[in-house]
Amino acid sequence: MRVLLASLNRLAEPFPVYPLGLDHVAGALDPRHEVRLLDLLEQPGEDGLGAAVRGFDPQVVGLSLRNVDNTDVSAARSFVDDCRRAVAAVRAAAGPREAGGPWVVLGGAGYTLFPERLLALGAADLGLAGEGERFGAVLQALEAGAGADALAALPGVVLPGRPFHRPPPWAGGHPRRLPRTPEECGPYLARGGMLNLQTQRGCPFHCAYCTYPLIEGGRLRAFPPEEVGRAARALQDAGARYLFLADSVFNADPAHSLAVAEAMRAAGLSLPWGAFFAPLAPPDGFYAHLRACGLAHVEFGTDHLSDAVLARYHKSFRAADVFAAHRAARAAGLPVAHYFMLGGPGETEATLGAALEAAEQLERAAMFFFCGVRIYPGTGLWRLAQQEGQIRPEDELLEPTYYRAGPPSADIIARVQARAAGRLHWVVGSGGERFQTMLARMHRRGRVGPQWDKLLL
Ligand code: B12
Repeated sequence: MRVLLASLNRLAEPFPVYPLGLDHVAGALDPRHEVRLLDLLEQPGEDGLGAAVRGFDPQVVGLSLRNVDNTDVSAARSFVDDCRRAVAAVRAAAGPREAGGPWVVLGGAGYTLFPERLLALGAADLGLAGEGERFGAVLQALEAGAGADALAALPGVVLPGRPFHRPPPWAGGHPRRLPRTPEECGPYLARGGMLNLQTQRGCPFHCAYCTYPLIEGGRLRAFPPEEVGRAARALQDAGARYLFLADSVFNADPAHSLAVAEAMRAAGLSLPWGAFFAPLAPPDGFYAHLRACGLAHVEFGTDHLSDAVLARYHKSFRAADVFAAHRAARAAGLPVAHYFMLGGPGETEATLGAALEAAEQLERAAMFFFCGVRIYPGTGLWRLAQQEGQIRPEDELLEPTYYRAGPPSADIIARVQARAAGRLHWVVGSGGERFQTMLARMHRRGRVGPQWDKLLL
């Protein structure tokens, strides 16, 4: 079949993120399909999508929706309309399916969080929630002229008006189409030089607010380290100057982290790289070893520094672990950032004050404060918010809805800003215009990677 895969993500903050998900979807498809990729990052309207549909005449168009919004209460943006407009552009270019137009299929992390609602809003033909490695089975069914019952029986498939069941984690491999030339990843190389890869799927933690297990499944599935090493090397050869390891939590299994770091070094990777880490007390020498293999930035998902709040968030660590992890990474000479999520269950004036005070003790770290916790369907926080009467089971939540506890978000932001007192490395949300302007300037000057370590100077 002729298959057009388009990435709808145009958000370039904190920096443009290479559409890794579509590489995995494309990589999993049988080579007998003719597949074309389209990245709308730098295309403001839908003309490019319409032109691609007219030029290629696809039988199936897969639209990837990574972000539904920016989850930043201090500067909220929604991307739901992009999805509706993209479906409309495909229809305008090729007509509805009943009149011979292509099947329009929605997928991606953002889509997976609201599968039925986004399908209805976008008026697409079907959705595939969860891991897109299952897209091959969908194409096979469409090719065979399968009816709605047969399609609906495929794991992850969402059809209008049919009940949806979350699919189990994908049990097969994770082949990826890799970009081969700098032209294929131009805007990403020009703006920070960053490409990305995964080293494992699944998130084994049970954080109350988190969507990761809904998107990737809750069981950790390691990719073979040599495969990761080869992929990292191929990205370097394609022109990358920095790699982001896009695992949910890179150190969920420290033995795997060390094995992939070694494998990347053995494959000849000489680029710096970074990842998300849980602030768990690490094995001896862990960060020094990773640094020797190229680790250049540690981003800790710290969330809070009150043990009472960490317990309510169902975190698997406490403040003492955060400090141990911080010291270990700093002792290895690594730049460290901590991401906070304030205003969730258990937050009070007292826990907020205590967390901000304790944050002062995390010496020489960039601090990103997200001041409000977004409620996503299917999470523990969603159930809690229902029990507490904050939301109703039928609420759609597509418009960002934040859990209410303790001080309102605006007050939390004001408290953080007052405490930051002009310190550049205490950042509210994704940093607003000031941080983005600084980052864009650095990237224009040819600096690579996330750059938050420069705030520490
Ligand atoms: C790593 C990561 C980051 C890194 C990315 C670094 C990099 N250079 O890659 C950083 C820190 C920069 C980041 C930033 C942001 N992120 Co982020 N990020 C993630 C994370 C943990 C992994 C994403 C990833 O690459 N996964 C690996 C790839 C292979 O998976 P995938 O893209 O989901 O694709 C698979 C499926 O979705 C599906 N699929 C994808 N496309 C398609 C298309 C079709 C047709 C089909 C059938 C299937 C399909 O198949 C793929 C293979 O299985 C996810 C959470 C998660 N575990 O998914 C959040 C996540 C994607 N991020 C999210 C958000 C909100 C953001 C930010 C807006 C946050 C902020 N305020 O700064 C920014 C936006 C950045 C941007 N420019 O777009 C949300 C998106 C949902 C939402 N609320 O809108 C997520 C889901 C986390 C959450 N809060 O729930 N992020």
